[in-house]
Amino acid sequence: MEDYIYDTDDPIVALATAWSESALAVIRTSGRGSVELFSRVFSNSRELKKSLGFTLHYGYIVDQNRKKRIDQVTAAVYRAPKSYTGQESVEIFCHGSLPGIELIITLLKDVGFREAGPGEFTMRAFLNGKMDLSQAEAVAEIVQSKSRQAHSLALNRLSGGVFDRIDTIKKKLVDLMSIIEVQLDYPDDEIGGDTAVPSDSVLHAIEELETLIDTYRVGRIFHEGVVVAFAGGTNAGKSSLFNLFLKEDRSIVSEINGTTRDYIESWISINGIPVRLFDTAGLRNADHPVELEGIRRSEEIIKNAAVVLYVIDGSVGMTDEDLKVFQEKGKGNEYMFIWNKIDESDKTVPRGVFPVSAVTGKGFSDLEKAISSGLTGLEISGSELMIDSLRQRELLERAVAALKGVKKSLANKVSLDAVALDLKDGLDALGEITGEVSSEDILNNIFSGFCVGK
Ligand SMILES: Nc1nc2c(ncn2[C@@H]2O[C@H](COP(=O)(O)OP(=O)(O)O)[C@@H](O)[C@H]2O)c(=O)[nH]1
Ligand SMILES: [Mg+2]
Repeated sequence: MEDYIYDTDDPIVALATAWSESALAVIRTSGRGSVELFSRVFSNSRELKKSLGFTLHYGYIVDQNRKKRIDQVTAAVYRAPKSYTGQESVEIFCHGSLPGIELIITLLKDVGFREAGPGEFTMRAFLNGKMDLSQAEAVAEIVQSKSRQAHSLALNRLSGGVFDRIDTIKKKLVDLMSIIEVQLDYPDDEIGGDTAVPSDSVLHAIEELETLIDTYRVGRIFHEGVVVAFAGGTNAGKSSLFNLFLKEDRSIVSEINGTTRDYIESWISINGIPVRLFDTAGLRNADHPVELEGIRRSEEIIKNAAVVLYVIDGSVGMTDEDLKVFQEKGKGNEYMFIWNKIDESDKTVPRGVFPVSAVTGKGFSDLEKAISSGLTGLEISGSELMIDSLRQRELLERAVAALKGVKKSLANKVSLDAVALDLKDGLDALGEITGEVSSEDILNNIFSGFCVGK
């Protein structure tokens, strides 16, 4: 394995925590001679160099040239292969001061560490057999997860869920391959009739892989969030409801028509499902060019939303415009109609419309529940296995296509050579998911999407 964008063993350093002021920060190092190199900037160097793996050391980071203490830290020593990367490694817990962090990293670079590229630590972990490729991808998915549910789904993948599932399928296909190879090796034997090439395992594998492919759509939703947008006339209470979902006053609420001129976006979580919630400008006949532009943008958002929360001002009742939208969209699943201001309304709420009050909060939790079950039945348990990577989905699709070829050839009694070729392609595709079959391009591509320090 050569030709990676990075050297895979030289000493590297990166800040593993966020670049912002905090109580503590973690600076991570890994690679050849990490402990010795780090000892050159550490007050307690003699003890550190002798230390075993999994030990913690207290001391100061010192600038030897200027004979100056930089920070008070603890340093964790890992000895190969027992570390995240499988290499010798030191993690430094320092104070979370930006100038302090900068100084420490500069010092570490001065003694020979190179600044790590995105995902370099995890790439090393993969190359050293600490995890398979689907687990490496799960590391990035965990870091980026935006809701508890998304986090727990990614954790499933990290603990090897994808690997185990694929591996079980692969083993059966490998068995089949050996049966076929035996028959290919003894071409004189009678093949044809009911030769023992069991196609059950192929059918079963296709089924299992297709199930996994189907989880991608839902997996994606957990990753990217579902777009949910408010719509409705001005003053209906869209911004008030938006704030209620956020539990903060983000959007300006006012009795003046046309207050929200553009749209506002925020991440929320509804029953574990990450949602990108949009408050939009009320759709009304405006003449101010800024407001017109805001309305145009809002219409765009609403058009692309997975779920539209159409708010009706219950104190006024349905306007002609409301009625028009209700007749057009009331039957579908995409729009949910909300009858707001029930605290000020004595009108009968039409069927299929949710009565709420943004002011008193009445009806809100029912609304929330309805939205979450409306999000395409996504109330799945966090223990299910779902894939979240386009790369994995495409490989699964390639495997299924190849296995369908196998199935067809077996049914039509086409030569076993053709069967073997397709089967091999299927196995290769599955191997690429877990990284047993991989190229530098694939790896570079995957890991460049990571954050530095991971
Ligand atoms: N009584 C009552 N007033 C509300 C309710 N929701 C919003 N309002 C008021 O209606 C006005 C318009 O609200 P706003 O959220 O700005 O509406 P938007 O134009 O649709 O964003 C404000 O004066 C709010 O205080 C409600 O549930 N009950
Ligand atoms: Mg508004």
